[in-house]
Amino acid sequence: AVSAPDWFTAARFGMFVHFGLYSGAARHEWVQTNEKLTDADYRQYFDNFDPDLFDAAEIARTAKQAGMSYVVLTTKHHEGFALWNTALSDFNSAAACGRDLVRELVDALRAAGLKVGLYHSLIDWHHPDFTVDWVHPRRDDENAASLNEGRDMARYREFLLGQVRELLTDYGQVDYLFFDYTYPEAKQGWAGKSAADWDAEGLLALCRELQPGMIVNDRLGIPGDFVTPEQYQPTEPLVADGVPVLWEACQTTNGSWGYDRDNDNHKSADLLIRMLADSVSMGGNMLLNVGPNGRGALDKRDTALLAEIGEWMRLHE
Ligand code: FUL
Repeated sequence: AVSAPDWFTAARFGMFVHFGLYSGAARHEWVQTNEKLTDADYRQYFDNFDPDLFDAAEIARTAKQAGMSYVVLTTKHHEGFALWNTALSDFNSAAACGRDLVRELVDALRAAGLKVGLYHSLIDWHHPDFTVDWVHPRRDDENAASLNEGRDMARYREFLLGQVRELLTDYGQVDYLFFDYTYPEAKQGWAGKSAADWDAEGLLALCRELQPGMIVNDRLGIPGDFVTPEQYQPTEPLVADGVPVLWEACQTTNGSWGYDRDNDNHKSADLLIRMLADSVSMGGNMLLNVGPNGRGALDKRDTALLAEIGEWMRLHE
């Protein structure tokens, strides 16, 4: 493991940005599999992808004003859509709208003095070699079992490794990487997926080679540099073998990571501030999510919360 870089332990507070085709659907980032949408059903979100209000400088400014020190962008979520100009697939933002959103955000973060974090999904519901499992949108198709004939995870692994190589080669220094995620349990007659499906060791070795100072999370299915409790707050400092563990609670404002238009179940700023203070008091960070809408604009419900948190941060510096 890379030892905790000072910036990460000093930072304590970061912004998670979930953005993809699902933002246009506006009903949770898992919409494709929740509603078992076919590629043809889902295509409309690609054809209409036009994030004209995605303003990287504004995202960076908003994070900074909230007192955050780093930002983590979904380069690709489980739907498989890449937010950069990948050479390995046409299912990407440059093909859809002529923009490399990873480049835009990374440049804006550096200009604002924020650390650069990337999220990358191990799961890929679009890739033709990614096998159907209990999480996959096609799991209940009549011919579901035969869908795996010809799918070859070894080819998918090559693609996954290739995309990660692009991200860690073409965008300068990357400080943080959040892989997502490993689910070894079997369900509904389907196997899960484990470290071997991703070649977790190979991916981690690639990270160490290309970005030696970068920290990597724990969701490859093998130990990483920090652990990522999701949507719950640890109630005591996390330790492994008696040694404190570096951790980061990732939290949503309303339960959904992707833009969820009709979900008004937002936490109060007061609660979020307590969660942040709780995390810090127990040696952890908090990564608070925003889900820009289909046009790429930050949601007012999120920015209002961030403004209140920022005010509290300034009063308690
Ligand atoms: C989870 C994902 O499945 C969610 O969609 C989200 O990205 C969260 C941070 O990690 O495991």
